[in-house]
Amino acid sequence: MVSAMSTNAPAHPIRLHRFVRSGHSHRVQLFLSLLGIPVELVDVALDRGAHRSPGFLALNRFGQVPVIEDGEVTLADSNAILVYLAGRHDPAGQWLPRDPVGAARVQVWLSVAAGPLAAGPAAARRAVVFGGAIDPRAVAEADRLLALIDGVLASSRFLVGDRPTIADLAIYTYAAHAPEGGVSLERHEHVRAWLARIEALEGFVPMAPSPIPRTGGGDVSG
Ligand SMILES: N[C@@H](CCC(=O)N[C@@H](CS)C(=O)NCC(=O)O)C(=O)O
Repeated sequence: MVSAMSTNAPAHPIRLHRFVRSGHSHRVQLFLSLLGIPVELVDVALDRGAHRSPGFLALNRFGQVPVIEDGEVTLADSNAILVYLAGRHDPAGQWLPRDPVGAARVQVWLSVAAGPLAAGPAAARRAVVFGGAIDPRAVAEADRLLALIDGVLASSRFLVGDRPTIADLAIYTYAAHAPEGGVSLERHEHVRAWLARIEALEGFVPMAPSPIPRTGGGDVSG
């Protein structure tokens, strides 16, 4: 097991507004757990429109989870939150390298998470879990992206080098749960080995699985 702890955790818990089946929320919950930071989970009922209430919009005008409250700091957007937590609570700089090249290499994957990961595996899962039907276009996009990631991981233990960074956390959840959208991981052996490496990190917490549709799919990790 790789040790992930090298943190100056705050004395108070960080409040995380999340939806239990949101991969974007899980990405933040996972990092808080790996950093050993106490967390107070606040469930936002997206299915009942709670994210459009005035109270929630005061926290995030985009009306989306996740949002964190860390003392005086209120912050939305999962990738922005990962960057903040790494800068604030990981003094060793393991999770987000301080050198310009390392930081830029991590940023590439945050962009992938907000772009092709959202349009591929995340969209494919959303179509099934929240819409009840497979979206063949999102599945095809997911297949392409996972094949690319598999190629990267053929020669690297993590997405940026030999140590886990927030690049891995930004990609992990929707890759692990891609089968829930009808996207098979079977062809992507390096992706599956990488998922297992992340799941072996001290402090790892999974997102609750959703059922895997009958066509496509495969094993879900986490
Ligand atoms: N860019 C945002 C996207 C977050 C996002 O898409 N959240 C979804 C749940 S996974 C949400 O709150 N959806 C409600 C909506 O957009 O109305 C992030 O990275 O945090």
